[in-house]
Amino acid sequence: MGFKKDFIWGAASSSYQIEGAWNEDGRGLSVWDVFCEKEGAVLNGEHGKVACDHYHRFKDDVLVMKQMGLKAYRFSVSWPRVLPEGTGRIESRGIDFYSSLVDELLEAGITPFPTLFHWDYPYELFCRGGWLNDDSSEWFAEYTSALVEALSDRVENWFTINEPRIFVNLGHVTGTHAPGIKLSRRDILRIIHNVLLSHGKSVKVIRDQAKTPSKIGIAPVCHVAIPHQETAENIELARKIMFSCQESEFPDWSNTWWLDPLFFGSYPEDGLELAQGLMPKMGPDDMKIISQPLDFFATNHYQGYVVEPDKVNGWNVKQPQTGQPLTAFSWPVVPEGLYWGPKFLYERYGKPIVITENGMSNLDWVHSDGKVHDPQRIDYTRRYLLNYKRAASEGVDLMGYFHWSIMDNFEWNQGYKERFGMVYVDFQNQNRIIKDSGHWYRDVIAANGENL
Ligand code: GCO
Repeated sequence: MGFKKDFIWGAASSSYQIEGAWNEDGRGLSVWDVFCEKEGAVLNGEHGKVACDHYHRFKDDVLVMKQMGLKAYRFSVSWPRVLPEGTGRIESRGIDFYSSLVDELLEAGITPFPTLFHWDYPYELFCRGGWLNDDSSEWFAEYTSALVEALSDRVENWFTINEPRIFVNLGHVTGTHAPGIKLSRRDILRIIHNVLLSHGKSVKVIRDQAKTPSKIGIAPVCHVAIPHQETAENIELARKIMFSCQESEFPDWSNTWWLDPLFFGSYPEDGLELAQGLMPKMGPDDMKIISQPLDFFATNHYQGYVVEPDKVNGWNVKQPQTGQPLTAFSWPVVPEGLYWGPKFLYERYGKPIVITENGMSNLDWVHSDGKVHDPQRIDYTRRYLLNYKRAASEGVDLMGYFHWSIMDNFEWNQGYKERFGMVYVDFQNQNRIIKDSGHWYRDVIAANGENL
């Protein structure tokens, strides 16, 4: 069995990474605007002030998506564009932008899949304590409500939060992403709880207030453990590692710490042991709020890690082989992750899977024939999709796939160095060129993946 007939083929982006127009039409500051001002925070002192200038060019960009035959587009909404102070006053020009984008997409036959939060947190809320403030989930619910009011007559699919563990960890533990602070484990546990509550309250707002029936998910990234050999024993080992909390990566990197509350309504026991004495106060209904029913299991996936048994430690992460394939970002290419990840996650959480991001950065440039040839991206995507398809053939319910990214963009603290797009962006003049991979993807979409 291949991909279902109604399989969703899409591509993804996020607001701060592509929009630009950072101080236009009443937009408030985000923590990323401020982080980029800090010396040394971002490669070459780059920032998202202009980025892909998508705010002004969204109509042309939707046209490109149409040429590529996309069925769906995952974008994110900039919270401070809609609520410049994070709460309170709604900026109608910000709302209008997303409303027009939705109209343009629908007219092109492309289904909009907005993500409510993809890291560009309102600076004003950060100044009020950000995610550490126990009101933060109410702020997120208020923001959700403003968007649902504006878009839910036409939008049916929603993602609440993108990769929560990444912005919590890089933004608040290592300090390498905005807001660039380093907090204690106790603080992080409180932040995680507030982020989970924000998600839950947001889901409830969408269900209660949407004008059309909604499908809702969250878009986490998961650590995917891949068995080094396909034997029952090794598969069981990988499964066990993937769904347990290890001291070394707790709490921010533990899959179950983030996922079990959402789907089972409780933190995992092994994590609670590690968190002893450090947990925030919880309300009696918190877990009920956090575990609002979801319609699918969305997840971003780039790289899994191969695990093998070890006599001393029980298991080990297999060390990279010399000369192993790497992307331009030096991320290992491990296509099997798109089989094992969906398979293990489906077994445990029982929801249809949608890959909300997958892709690679490549050393792309415009070749002398005026085209952008990116055979590595084609091969990478093909290999990952074939593994994904294998999961489908074994009965895993797969709903869709969004490639990261529709276009080259601002790759956070790496500035513009890492090109992830299927569409090339010339950052000097904002010209777009569909790369070879974009043309290839159009054919894959047209054949529903039968030609892979
Ligand atoms: C993430 C984000 C994207 C990135 C992409 C490539 O996963 O970090 O969702 O914004 O650009 O993943 O790193």
